[in-house]
Amino acid sequence: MSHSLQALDRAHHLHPFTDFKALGEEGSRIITHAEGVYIHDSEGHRILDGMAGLWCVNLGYGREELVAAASAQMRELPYYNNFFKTTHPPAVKLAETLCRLAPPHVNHVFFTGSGSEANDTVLRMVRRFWALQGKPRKQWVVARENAYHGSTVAGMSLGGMAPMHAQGGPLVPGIAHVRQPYWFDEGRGRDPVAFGRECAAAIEAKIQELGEDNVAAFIAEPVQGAGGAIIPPESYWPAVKTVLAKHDILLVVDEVICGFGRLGEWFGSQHYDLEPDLMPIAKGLSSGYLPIGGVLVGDRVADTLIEAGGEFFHGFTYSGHPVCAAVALKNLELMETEDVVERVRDDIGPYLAKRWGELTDHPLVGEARSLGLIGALELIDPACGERFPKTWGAGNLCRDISFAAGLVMRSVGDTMIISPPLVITREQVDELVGLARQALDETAERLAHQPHTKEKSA
Ligand code: PXG
Repeated sequence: MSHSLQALDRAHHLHPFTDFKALGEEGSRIITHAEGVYIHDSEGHRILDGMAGLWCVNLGYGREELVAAASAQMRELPYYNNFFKTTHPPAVKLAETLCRLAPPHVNHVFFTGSGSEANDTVLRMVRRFWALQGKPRKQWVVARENAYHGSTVAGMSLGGMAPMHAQGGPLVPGIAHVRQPYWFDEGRGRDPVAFGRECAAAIEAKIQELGEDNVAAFIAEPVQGAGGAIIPPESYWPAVKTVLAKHDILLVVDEVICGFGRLGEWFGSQHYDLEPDLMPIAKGLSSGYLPIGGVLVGDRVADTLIEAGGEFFHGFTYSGHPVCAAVALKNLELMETEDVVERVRDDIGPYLAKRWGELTDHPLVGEARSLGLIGALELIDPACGERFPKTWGAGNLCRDISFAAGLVMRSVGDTMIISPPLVITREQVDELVGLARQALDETAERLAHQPHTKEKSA
Protein backbone atom coordinates (compact mmCIF):
# COMPACT_ATOMS: atom_id res chain seq x y z
CA MET A 1 0.00 0.00 0.00
CA SER A 2 2.77 2.44 0.93
CA HIS A 3 4.37 2.49 -2.50
CA SER A 4 1.21 2.94 -4.55
CA LEU A 5 -0.10 5.69 -2.23
CA GLN A 6 3.29 7.40 -2.24
CA ALA A 7 3.32 7.34 -6.04
CA LEU A 8 -0.15 8.89 -6.21
CA ASP A 9 0.84 11.45 -3.59
CA ARG A 10 3.90 12.39 -5.61
CA ALA A 11 1.83 12.64 -8.79
CA HIS A 12 -1.00 14.82 -7.51
CA HIS A 13 -0.61 16.24 -4.04
CA LEU A 14 1.09 19.53 -3.20
CA HIS A 15 1.72 19.48 0.58
CA PRO A 16 1.61 22.55 2.84
CA PHE A 17 4.97 24.06 3.89
CA THR A 18 6.87 21.55 1.78
CA ASP A 19 9.71 21.50 -0.73
CA PHE A 20 7.68 19.73 -3.43
CA LYS A 21 10.73 18.53 -5.33
CA ALA A 22 12.56 17.14 -2.30
CA LEU A 23 9.44 15.35 -1.04
CA GLY A 24 8.83 13.89 -4.48
CA GLU A 25 12.29 12.34 -4.39
CA GLU A 26 11.98 11.11 -0.80
CA GLY A 27 8.34 10.04 -0.65
CA SER A 28 5.90 10.92 2.11
CA ARG A 29 5.20 9.01 5.29
CA ILE A 30 1.61 7.80 5.34
CA ILE A 31 -0.23 7.98 8.66
CA THR A 32 -3.08 5.52 8.66
CA HIS A 33 -4.64 5.48 12.12
CA ALA A 34 -4.16 6.64 15.68
CA GLU A 35 -5.32 6.16 19.26
CA GLY A 36 -4.58 8.06 22.45
CA VAL A 37 -1.20 9.74 22.02
CA TYR A 38 0.06 7.34 19.33
CA ILE A 39 -0.08 7.54 15.54
CA HIS A 40 0.59 4.61 13.20
CA ASP A 41 2.13 4.66 9.73
CA SER A 42 1.60 2.41 6.75
CA GLU A 43 4.86 0.59 7.47
CA GLY A 44 3.53 -0.62 10.80
CA HIS A 45 5.40 1.82 13.07
CA ARG A 46 3.75 3.17 16.21
CA ILE A 47 4.93 6.69 16.99
CA LEU A 48 4.32 8.83 20.09
CA ASP A 49 2.83 12.07 18.78
CA GLY A 50 4.78 14.65 20.76
CA MET A 51 3.17 17.45 18.72
CA ALA A 52 -0.55 16.53 19.10
CA GLY A 53 -0.84 16.65 15.30
CA LEU A 54 -0.10 20.32 14.68
CA TRP A 55 -0.51 21.51 18.29
CA CYS A 56 -4.19 20.63 18.22
CA VAL A 57 -5.23 17.08 19.20
CA ASN A 58 -5.55 18.09 22.85
CA LEU A 59 -7.84 15.22 23.92
CA GLY A 60 -5.82 12.66 21.97
CA TYR A 61 -6.95 10.41 19.15
CA GLY A 62 -9.88 8.02 19.01
CA ARG A 63 -12.40 9.77 21.25
CA GLU A 64 -15.70 8.05 20.40
CA GLU A 65 -17.70 10.85 22.06
CA LEU A 66 -16.45 13.29 19.43
CA VAL A 67 -17.24 10.86 16.63
CA ALA A 68 -20.75 10.40 18.02
CA ALA A 69 -21.28 14.17 18.34
CA ALA A 70 -20.29 14.64 14.69
CA SER A 71 -22.47 11.87 13.33
CA ALA A 72 -25.51 12.90 15.37
CA GLN A 73 -25.19 16.49 14.17
CA MET A 74 -24.67 15.38 10.57
CA ARG A 75 -27.98 13.53 10.71
CA GLU A 76 -29.80 16.38 12.42
CA LEU A 77 -28.48 19.33 10.40
CA PRO A 78 -25.26 18.83 8.41
CA TYR A 79 -25.07 22.42 7.26
CA TYR A 80 -26.72 25.71 7.71
CA ASN A 81 -25.20 29.16 7.92
CA ASN A 82 -25.28 32.01 10.38
CA PHE A 83 -25.79 34.72 7.77
CA PHE A 84 -29.01 36.61 7.11
CA LYS A 85 -30.44 36.49 10.63
CA THR A 86 -30.32 32.70 11.01
CA THR A 87 -28.42 30.40 13.35
CA HIS A 88 -28.61 26.86 14.78
CA PRO A 89 -28.32 25.26 18.23
CA PRO A 90 -24.66 24.09 18.08
CA ALA A 91 -23.34 27.57 17.19
CA VAL A 92 -25.39 29.24 19.92
CA LYS A 93 -24.42 26.72 22.59
CA LEU A 94 -20.76 26.84 21.62
CA ALA A 95 -20.76 30.64 21.77
CA GLU A 96 -22.29 30.55 25.25
CA THR A 97 -19.81 27.92 26.50
CA LEU A 98 -16.78 29.77 25.12
CA CYS A 99 -17.84 33.03 26.76
CA ARG A 100 -18.35 31.25 30.08
CA LEU A 101 -14.80 29.84 29.92
CA ALA A 102 -13.18 33.07 28.68
CA PRO A 103 -12.15 35.94 31.00
CA PRO A 104 -15.18 37.85 32.41
CA HIS A 105 -14.92 40.84 30.06
CA VAL A 106 -15.23 38.55 27.01
CA ASN A 107 -18.85 37.87 26.08
CA HIS A 108 -18.98 37.46 22.30
CA VAL A 109 -17.46 35.28 19.61
CA PHE A 110 -17.22 35.52 15.81
CA PHE A 111 -16.74 32.07 14.24
CA THR A 112 -14.34 31.19 11.43
CA GLY A 113 -13.05 28.00 9.86
CA SER A 114 -9.42 28.31 10.96
CA GLY A 115 -6.84 30.30 12.87
CA SER A 116 -5.76 32.16 9.73
CA GLU A 117 -9.33 33.26 9.07
CA ALA A 118 -9.55 34.29 12.71
CA ASN A 119 -6.60 36.62 12.25
CA ASP A 120 -8.01 38.03 9.02
CA THR A 121 -11.12 38.76 11.08
CA VAL A 122 -8.98 40.42 13.77
CA LEU A 123 -7.45 42.80 11.25
CA ARG A 124 -10.82 43.81 9.86
CA MET A 125 -12.38 44.11 13.29
CA VAL A 126 -9.76 46.34 14.90
CA ARG A 127 -9.82 48.73 11.98
CA ARG A 128 -13.61 48.89 12.03
CA PHE A 129 -13.58 49.41 15.79
CA TRP A 130 -11.40 52.51 15.55
CA ALA A 131 -13.33 53.85 12.58
CA LEU A 132 -16.51 53.58 14.65
CA GLN A 133 -14.73 55.34 17.51
CA GLY A 134 -14.16 58.27 15.17
CA LYS A 135 -10.45 57.50 14.85
CA PRO A 136 -10.15 56.05 11.34
CA ARG A 137 -6.43 56.83 11.23
CA LYS A 138 -5.76 54.26 13.93
CA GLN A 139 -4.99 51.45 11.44
CA TRP A 140 -1.48 50.17 12.09
CA VAL A 141 -1.04 46.86 13.84
CA VAL A 142 2.19 46.17 15.69
CA ALA A 143 3.23 42.50 15.59
CA ARG A 144 6.45 40.63 16.31
CA GLU A 145 9.27 39.13 14.33
CA ASN A 146 9.16 35.33 14.19
CA ALA A 147 5.49 35.29 15.20
CA TYR A 148 3.05 32.95 13.46
CA HIS A 149 -0.49 34.13 12.82
CA GLY A 150 -1.46 32.02 9.81
CA SER A 151 -0.87 31.49 6.14
CA THR A 152 -3.49 33.64 4.41
CA VAL A 153 -2.16 36.96 3.12
CA ALA A 154 -3.34 38.82 6.23
CA GLY A 155 -2.20 36.01 8.54
CA MET A 156 1.29 35.88 7.15
CA SER A 157 1.55 39.67 7.00
CA LEU A 158 0.71 39.83 10.70
CA GLY A 159 3.14 36.98 11.32
CA GLY A 160 6.82 37.74 11.37
CA MET A 161 8.24 34.79 9.45
CA ALA A 162 10.94 36.20 7.18
CA PRO A 163 10.86 33.32 4.64
CA MET A 164 7.09 33.71 4.25
CA HIS A 165 7.40 37.46 3.76
CA ALA A 166 10.13 36.91 1.19
CA GLN A 167 7.78 34.74 -0.90
CA GLY A 168 4.58 36.62 -0.27
CA GLY A 169 5.02 40.29 -1.06
CA PRO A 170 3.57 42.80 -1.31
CA LEU A 171 2.25 42.28 2.20
CA VAL A 172 -0.87 43.82 3.69
CA PRO A 173 0.07 47.43 4.42
CA GLY A 174 -0.13 48.94 7.90
CA ILE A 175 1.61 46.17 9.82
CA ALA A 176 4.90 46.80 11.64
CA HIS A 177 7.10 44.25 13.42
CA VAL A 178 9.14 44.55 16.58
CA ARG A 179 11.67 42.25 18.21
CA GLN A 180 10.60 39.05 19.95
CA PRO A 181 11.30 38.19 23.62
CA TYR A 182 13.52 35.24 22.70
CA TRP A 183 16.01 35.23 25.54
CA PHE A 184 18.06 32.20 24.44
CA ASP A 185 18.83 33.52 20.96
CA GLU A 186 18.76 37.26 21.51
CA GLY A 187 19.44 37.88 25.20
CA ARG A 188 21.56 35.00 26.48
CA GLY A 189 24.13 36.05 29.02
CA ARG A 190 21.96 39.01 30.02
CA ASP A 191 19.52 39.44 32.90
CA PRO A 192 16.23 37.95 31.60
CA VAL A 193 14.15 40.49 33.53
CA ALA A 194 15.94 43.44 31.94
CA PHE A 195 15.79 41.72 28.54
CA GLY A 196 12.01 41.20 28.84
CA ARG A 197 11.49 44.87 29.68
CA GLU A 198 13.68 45.91 26.79
CA CYS A 199 11.53 43.90 24.35
CA ALA A 200 8.40 45.57 25.73
CA ALA A 201 10.11 48.96 25.35
CA ALA A 202 10.62 48.15 21.66
CA ILE A 203 6.82 48.07 21.29
CA GLU A 204 6.53 51.50 22.85
CA ALA A 205 9.28 52.86 20.60
CA LYS A 206 7.42 51.54 17.54
CA ILE A 207 4.14 53.08 18.71
CA GLN A 208 5.91 56.42 19.14
CA GLU A 209 7.57 56.13 15.73
CA LEU A 210 4.24 55.42 14.00
CA GLY A 211 2.35 57.89 16.18
CA GLU A 212 -0.07 56.69 18.83
CA ASP A 213 -2.99 58.14 16.83
CA ASN A 214 -2.16 55.79 13.97
CA VAL A 215 -1.82 52.51 15.91
CA ALA A 216 -4.85 50.24 16.31
CA ALA A 217 -3.55 47.14 18.05
CA PHE A 218 -0.68 44.96 19.18
CA ILE A 219 -0.91 41.24 18.39
CA ALA A 220 1.10 38.42 19.97
CA GLU A 221 1.02 34.80 21.05
CA PRO A 222 1.32 34.34 24.84
CA VAL A 223 4.07 31.80 24.15
CA GLN A 224 5.31 31.79 20.56
CA GLY A 225 4.51 28.36 19.12
CA ALA A 226 5.74 27.84 15.58
CA GLY A 227 8.57 30.33 16.23
CA GLY A 228 10.12 27.80 18.62
CA ALA A 229 8.02 27.42 21.79
CA ILE A 230 9.44 30.70 23.05
CA ILE A 231 8.44 31.43 26.65
CA PRO A 232 8.96 35.14 27.35
CA PRO A 233 10.74 36.33 30.51
CA GLU A 234 8.26 36.91 33.35
CA SER A 235 8.85 40.67 33.11
CA TYR A 236 7.67 40.86 29.50
CA TRP A 237 3.86 40.68 29.62
CA PRO A 238 3.37 43.02 32.62
CA ALA A 239 5.53 45.62 30.84
CA VAL A 240 3.62 45.15 27.56
CA LYS A 241 0.31 45.68 29.37
CA THR A 242 1.55 48.97 30.79
CA VAL A 243 2.72 50.22 27.38
CA LEU A 244 -0.56 49.39 25.63
CA ALA A 245 -2.71 50.95 28.35
CA LYS A 246 -0.61 54.11 28.30
CA HIS A 247 -1.13 54.61 24.55
CA ASP A 248 -4.69 53.22 24.26
CA ILE A 249 -3.77 50.38 21.89
CA LEU A 250 -5.96 47.27 21.64
CA LEU A 251 -4.41 43.99 22.76
CA VAL A 252 -4.91 40.95 20.53
CA VAL A 253 -3.72 37.72 22.12
CA ASP A 254 -3.44 34.90 19.59
CA GLU A 255 -4.68 31.86 21.51
CA VAL A 256 -4.66 29.46 18.56
CA ILE A 257 -1.97 27.31 20.23
CA CYS A 258 -2.02 28.48 23.86
CA GLY A 259 -5.80 28.31 24.25
CA PHE A 260 -7.71 25.31 25.56
CA GLY A 261 -5.39 24.13 28.28
CA ARG A 262 -1.97 24.11 26.66
CA LEU A 263 -0.46 26.38 29.34
CA GLY A 264 -2.50 24.95 32.22
CA GLU A 265 -5.32 27.53 32.01
CA TRP A 266 -8.23 27.65 29.59
CA PHE A 267 -6.43 30.50 27.81
CA GLY A 268 -2.80 31.59 27.78
CA SER A 269 -4.08 35.09 28.61
CA GLN A 270 -5.18 33.78 32.00
CA HIS A 271 -1.74 32.38 32.73
CA TYR A 272 -0.20 35.81 32.06
CA ASP A 273 -3.07 37.75 33.65
CA LEU A 274 -3.93 39.59 30.41
CA GLU A 275 -7.21 41.24 29.45
CA PRO A 276 -7.19 40.98 25.68
CA ASP A 277 -9.63 42.89 23.53
CA LEU A 278 -9.59 40.10 20.94
CA MET A 279 -8.54 36.46 21.16
CA PRO A 280 -8.23 34.45 17.93
CA ILE A 281 -8.80 30.73 18.61
CA ALA A 282 -8.76 27.44 16.62
CA LYS A 283 -6.89 24.10 16.88
CA GLY A 284 -7.62 22.77 20.42
CA LEU A 285 -11.16 24.20 20.25
CA SER A 286 -12.19 20.94 18.54
CA SER A 287 -9.03 18.97 19.45
CA GLY A 288 -8.43 19.18 15.69
CA TYR A 289 -11.19 16.64 14.94
CA LEU A 290 -12.89 19.14 12.61
CA PRO A 291 -11.74 22.57 11.40
CA ILE A 292 -13.16 25.45 13.39
CA GLY A 293 -11.81 28.77 14.66
CA GLY A 294 -13.07 32.08 15.86
CA VAL A 295 -12.34 35.39 17.54
CA LEU A 296 -13.38 35.94 21.13
CA VAL A 297 -14.32 39.59 21.39
CA GLY A 298 -14.03 41.64 24.59
CA ASP A 299 -16.79 44.00 25.67
CA ARG A 300 -15.04 47.18 24.60
CA VAL A 301 -14.91 46.12 20.95
CA ALA A 302 -18.14 44.10 20.88
CA ASP A 303 -20.22 46.86 22.46
CA THR A 304 -18.90 49.39 19.95
CA LEU A 305 -19.58 47.12 16.96
CA ILE A 306 -23.07 46.29 18.22
CA GLU A 307 -24.16 49.75 19.33
CA ALA A 308 -22.94 51.51 16.21
CA GLY A 309 -25.27 49.46 14.01
CA GLY A 310 -24.58 48.97 10.31
CA GLU A 311 -23.54 45.72 8.72
CA PHE A 312 -20.06 44.24 9.26
CA PHE A 313 -19.33 42.99 5.75
CA HIS A 314 -17.35 39.93 6.78
CA GLY A 315 -17.91 36.18 7.25
CA PHE A 316 -17.27 32.73 5.87
CA THR A 317 -19.50 29.99 4.46
CA TYR A 318 -18.33 27.77 7.29
CA SER A 319 -18.47 30.36 10.12
CA GLY A 320 -19.90 28.33 13.02
CA HIS A 321 -20.45 25.19 10.90
CA PRO A 322 -22.96 23.06 12.85
CA VAL A 323 -21.00 19.80 12.76
CA CYS A 324 -17.72 21.49 13.71
CA ALA A 325 -19.51 23.45 16.44
CA ALA A 326 -21.14 20.29 17.84
CA VAL A 327 -17.75 18.56 18.00
CA ALA A 328 -16.12 21.61 19.61
CA LEU A 329 -18.91 21.75 22.18
CA LYS A 330 -18.46 18.09 23.07
CA ASN A 331 -14.69 18.60 23.20
CA LEU A 332 -15.08 21.43 25.73
CA GLU A 333 -17.58 19.39 27.72
CA LEU A 334 -15.13 16.47 27.95
CA MET A 335 -12.31 18.82 28.94
CA GLU A 336 -14.47 20.18 31.74
CA THR A 337 -15.78 16.85 33.05
CA GLU A 338 -12.32 15.28 32.93
CA ASP A 339 -10.59 18.29 34.55
CA VAL A 340 -8.08 18.32 31.70
CA VAL A 341 -6.96 21.91 32.24
CA GLU A 342 -6.44 21.55 36.00
CA ARG A 343 -4.49 18.36 35.40
CA VAL A 344 -2.13 20.19 33.03
CA ARG A 345 -1.61 22.97 35.58
CA ASP A 346 -1.26 20.87 38.74
CA ASP A 347 0.00 17.47 37.69
CA ILE A 348 1.17 16.58 34.21
CA GLY A 349 2.59 20.04 33.35
CA PRO A 350 4.83 20.14 36.44
CA TYR A 351 5.76 16.49 35.84
CA LEU A 352 6.78 17.26 32.26
CA ALA A 353 8.76 20.28 33.51
CA LYS A 354 10.70 18.04 35.89
CA ARG A 355 11.41 15.24 33.42
CA TRP A 356 12.03 17.54 30.41
CA GLY A 357 14.28 19.74 32.55
CA GLU A 358 16.51 16.73 33.21
CA LEU A 359 17.58 16.88 29.55
CA THR A 360 19.60 19.99 30.44
CA ASP A 361 22.41 17.64 31.43
CA HIS A 362 22.75 16.43 27.83
CA PRO A 363 25.84 17.89 26.13
CA LEU A 364 23.77 18.92 23.09
CA VAL A 365 21.21 20.87 25.14
CA GLY A 366 21.81 24.56 25.87
CA GLU A 367 18.38 25.06 27.44
CA ALA A 368 15.40 22.83 28.23
CA ARG A 369 12.26 24.86 28.93
CA SER A 370 8.57 24.13 29.27
CA LEU A 371 5.31 25.65 30.45
CA GLY A 372 2.20 23.51 30.79
CA LEU A 373 2.46 21.04 27.93
CA ILE A 374 4.63 23.01 25.56
CA GLY A 375 8.38 22.51 25.62
CA ALA A 376 11.61 23.21 23.78
CA LEU A 377 15.24 22.14 23.70
CA GLU A 378 17.89 24.48 22.35
CA LEU A 379 20.61 22.48 20.59
CA ILE A 380 24.19 23.68 20.93
CA ASP A 381 27.60 22.44 19.85
CA PRO A 382 29.16 20.93 22.99
CA ALA A 383 32.60 21.88 21.66
CA CYS A 384 31.95 25.61 22.04
CA GLY A 385 28.58 26.04 23.76
CA GLU A 386 27.28 28.02 20.75
CA ARG A 387 24.86 27.14 17.96
CA PHE A 388 25.97 24.70 15.28
CA PRO A 389 26.51 26.29 11.87
CA LYS A 390 23.08 26.55 10.22
CA THR A 391 24.23 24.50 7.23
CA TRP A 392 24.66 21.41 9.42
CA GLY A 393 20.91 21.10 9.88
CA ALA A 394 21.31 19.71 13.40
CA GLY A 395 17.64 20.31 14.25
CA ASN A 396 16.31 18.53 11.18
CA LEU A 397 18.72 15.66 11.77
CA CYS A 398 17.50 15.30 15.35
CA ARG A 399 13.87 15.46 14.17
CA ASP A 400 14.38 12.69 11.62
CA ILE A 401 16.23 10.50 14.13
CA SER A 402 13.50 11.11 16.68
CA PHE A 403 10.75 10.18 14.22
CA ALA A 404 12.59 6.98 13.29
CA ALA A 405 12.99 6.16 17.00
CA GLY A 406 9.23 6.53 17.55
CA LEU A 407 8.67 10.13 18.66
CA VAL A 408 7.27 13.08 16.74
CA MET A 409 9.41 15.98 17.95
CA ARG A 410 9.55 19.03 15.65
CA SER A 411 12.48 21.21 14.79
CA VAL A 412 12.45 24.95 14.25
CA GLY A 413 16.01 25.61 13.18
CA ASP A 414 18.02 24.03 16.00
CA THR A 415 15.18 24.26 18.51
CA MET A 416 13.40 20.97 19.19
CA ILE A 417 9.80 21.39 20.26
CA ILE A 418 7.04 19.30 21.80
CA SER A 419 3.36 19.97 22.42
CA PRO A 420 1.82 16.58 23.26
CA PRO A 421 -1.87 15.77 23.73
CA LEU A 422 -3.03 17.10 27.10
CA VAL A 423 -4.20 13.61 28.10
CA ILE A 424 -0.66 12.21 28.06
CA THR A 425 0.08 10.08 31.15
CA ARG A 426 3.16 10.18 33.38
CA GLU A 427 4.36 6.88 31.90
CA GLN A 428 3.99 8.34 28.41
CA VAL A 429 5.92 11.46 29.48
CA ASP A 430 8.69 9.12 30.67
CA GLU A 431 8.61 7.40 27.29
CA LEU A 432 8.67 10.77 25.47
CA VAL A 433 11.66 12.03 27.47
CA GLY A 434 13.47 8.70 27.04
CA LEU A 435 12.97 8.81 23.25
CA ALA A 436 14.06 12.47 23.13
CA ARG A 437 17.26 11.58 25.00
CA GLN A 438 17.87 8.69 22.62
CA ALA A 439 17.41 11.05 19.67
CA LEU A 440 19.84 13.56 21.22
CA ASP A 441 22.46 10.82 21.81
CA GLU A 442 22.23 9.64 18.24
CA THR A 443 22.28 13.19 16.88
CA ALA A 444 25.40 13.98 18.92
CA GLU A 445 27.05 10.83 17.64
CA ARG A 446 26.20 11.56 14.00
CA LEU A 447 27.41 15.15 14.23
CA ALA A 448 30.64 14.11 15.97
CA HIS A 449 31.40 11.52 13.29
CA GLN A 450 31.01 13.81 10.33
CA PRO A 451 34.23 15.82 10.36
CA HIS A 452 33.93 16.33 6.60
CA THR A 453 30.68 18.20 7.21
CA LYS A 454 32.44 20.36 9.78
CA GLU A 455 35.23 21.22 7.37
CA LYS A 456 32.80 22.03 4.59
CA SER A 457 30.85 24.56 6.56
CA ALA A 458 33.55 25.88 8.88
N1 PXG B 1 -2.11 31.58 15.01
C1 PXG B 1 -1.23 30.76 15.60
C2 PXG B 1 -0.58 31.18 16.88
C3 PXG B 1 -0.92 29.53 15.02
O1 PXG B 1 -0.03 28.74 15.60
C4 PXG B 1 -2.47 30.06 13.24
C5 PXG B 1 -2.72 31.25 13.87
C6 PXG B 1 -3.17 29.75 11.97
O2 PXG B 1 -4.11 28.74 12.15
P1 PXG B 1 -4.60 27.85 10.89
O3 PXG B 1 -5.74 27.08 11.49
O4 PXG B 1 -5.04 28.75 9.83
O5 PXG B 1 -3.45 26.99 10.49
C7 PXG B 1 -1.57 29.16 13.82
C8 PXG B 1 -1.28 27.87 13.13
C9 PXG B 1 3.92 24.70 12.69
C10 PXG B 1 2.55 25.10 12.31
O6 PXG B 1 4.62 24.19 11.82
C11 PXG B 1 1.84 25.95 13.11
C12 PXG B 1 0.57 26.33 12.73
C13 PXG B 1 0.01 25.85 11.57
C14 PXG B 1 0.73 24.99 10.76
C15 PXG B 1 2.02 24.61 11.13
O7 PXG B 1 4.31 24.88 13.85
N2 PXG B 1 -0.09 27.24 13.52
